[in-house]
Amino acid sequence: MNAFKSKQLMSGFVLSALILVGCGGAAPAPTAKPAATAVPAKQTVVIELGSKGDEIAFDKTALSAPAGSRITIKFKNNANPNSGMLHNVVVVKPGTQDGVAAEGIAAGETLNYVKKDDARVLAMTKVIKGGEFVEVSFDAPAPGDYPVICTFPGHYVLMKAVLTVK
Ligand SMILES: [Cu+2]
Repeated sequence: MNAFKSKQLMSGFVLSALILVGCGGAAPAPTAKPAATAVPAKQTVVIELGSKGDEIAFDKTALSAPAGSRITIKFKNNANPNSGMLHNVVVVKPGTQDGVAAEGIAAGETLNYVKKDDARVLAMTKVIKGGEFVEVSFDAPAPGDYPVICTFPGHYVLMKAVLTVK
């Protein structure tokens, strides 16, 4: 009788132990744990932009992106490769396009017509030839309207667009 009773107790203990193990197994998987420290991924916005054929103009004049996003501008120079038509894309702070373009000309071709470490410039690509492609990524600035220009000498007055962040 005593032996039987202790056997019963034992099996009860083993069963409890198994339940505990079972509960442990049901805990969240380790991969789900670091959620508290994970940085939420930024929304990426891809803006496709081109030159308007052989013209000194972008094929779009109004670009937009939401505040807080990561912007990628994919730029294609649609000019004929033999045209000698060179372009870049430069995103600048509001009202600074005249200065950035003028000083860009002074900076010259090796700097892609943008003054070195120009704080007015939010993003820029190198100068590319007709048929070439380039892209640049940057964090969307604060809401507002940002001039997008080509700083190749003589272009910025004609070759411009506005990036609206809202
Ligand atoms: Cu241009």
